Amino acid sequence: TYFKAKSYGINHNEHITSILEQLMNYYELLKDKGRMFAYRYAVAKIKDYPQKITEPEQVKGINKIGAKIQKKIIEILETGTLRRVEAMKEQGRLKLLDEFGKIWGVGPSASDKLIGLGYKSVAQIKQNPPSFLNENQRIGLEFYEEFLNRIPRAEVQRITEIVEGLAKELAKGRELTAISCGSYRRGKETCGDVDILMTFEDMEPHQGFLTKLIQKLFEIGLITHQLVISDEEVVRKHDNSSFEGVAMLPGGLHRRLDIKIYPRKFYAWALMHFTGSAQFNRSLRWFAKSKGFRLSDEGIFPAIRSNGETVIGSSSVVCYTEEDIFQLFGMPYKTPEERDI
Ligand code: DCP
Ligand code: MG
Ligand code: MN
Repeated sequence: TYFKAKSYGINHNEHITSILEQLMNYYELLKDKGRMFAYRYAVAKIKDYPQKITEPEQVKGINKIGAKIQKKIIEILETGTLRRVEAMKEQGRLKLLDEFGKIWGVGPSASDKLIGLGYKSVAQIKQNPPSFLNENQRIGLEFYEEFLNRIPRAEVQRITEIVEGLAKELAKGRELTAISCGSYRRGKETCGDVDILMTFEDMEPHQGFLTKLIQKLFEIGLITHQLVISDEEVVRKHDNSSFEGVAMLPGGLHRRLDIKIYPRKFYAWALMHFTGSAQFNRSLRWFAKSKGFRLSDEGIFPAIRSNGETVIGSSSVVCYTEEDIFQLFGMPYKTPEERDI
C-alpha cells in the first residue's frame, strides 16, 4: 500500500513531489520509518507551497526540511530527476524487495543488501549465496519454493495430532491443552504454516518442556530443522517458550512450524493473538489503545501518558477464556471464522 501525503489545495510542485514520493514509498517498503516520515513531511510541505519552486533559495525557506532532503530537491531542480530513483528503477528494486522478502528470515534490510550486491533473482542467490546470510536465512533460501506452497487443512491437522500426541505422552499426567491456531483455526482450506499453541492447565512452570518435545519430534523425524528456540528456565516477564522450525510428513513437503507454550494465566490472550487474523488483531489493538490500554499476547495493560512518555502498567485483567476477553471489551463474541478479516 503506497502512501500519498495529504495536500489541501493545488500542488504547484508535482515535478518535485512525484519524485520524492517514489523514494518515500521505497523507504516505507524498507520499513525505514525515520526516513519515511522525513519524506512524508517534506512532500506535504512542498505540496502546500503556494508557488512553483524553481530556485534552491525557495527550498531553504521552508521550515524543518532537513539538509539531505533539501539537497535532493536541488538535484531535482537541476536535473529533473534523482540518481537514486533512476538507479532504483533500473535495478527493479521494488519488485526484488518484494520477491526477496518472501525468503523466510530475510527482512527488508537483508533484501536491500542483496539488491545492492546485484542479485536479480532468488535463483541467483541460491546459486551463489553471500556470506552475510545466517544459518536461518540459508534454510529459508533452501526451501524457498517449498514454503510458497500452501498447506492443506488435513495436513495441518495431521501435524498437530502428532505434536499433541507426543506432548501428552511427555507431559506424564499433567493436563496439557494443545491447539492449532492461525489460519487453520479461522477455518481456512489452506494455511501458510502450522501454528500450535500449548499450555499446562495445572499452572505450574513449563520451562524445559519444549526443548524435550522438540528433541523427540526430531527423533521421530517430524521436525527436520530448527530455526529458533527459546525455552529458558529464567524468571523474566515473558516466560513463554517458543519454537520456529521445519516439519515434514513422510513423502510430503517441508512446512514451516511454530510451537508456543504460554503460562495458563496468559493462555486466553495468546490464543486470541495467535488466532488472528493479523488485521483483526490490529483493529483490537487500536480499539484498546483508544481506551488507554495496550493489548498484547499476554494481556491488556494500562498505558499511562506522563511527561510525554507512555508508561505501560504491569498488571492485566485476568481472563481465562476468549469469551471473557470479548466480554471485557464489551463486544459480542466472534468465532474464529468471523475473525478472518
Ligand atoms: N500475528 C499478528 N501480527 C503479525 C503476524 C502475526 O498479530 N504481524 C498473529 C495473527 C496471526 C497469527 O499471529 O493470525 C499467526 O501468524 P501467521 O503469520 O502464521 O498468520 P496466519 O496463520 O493468520 O496466516 P498463514 O496462513 O499465512 O500462516
Ligand atoms: Mg499461520
Ligand atoms: Mn505462524
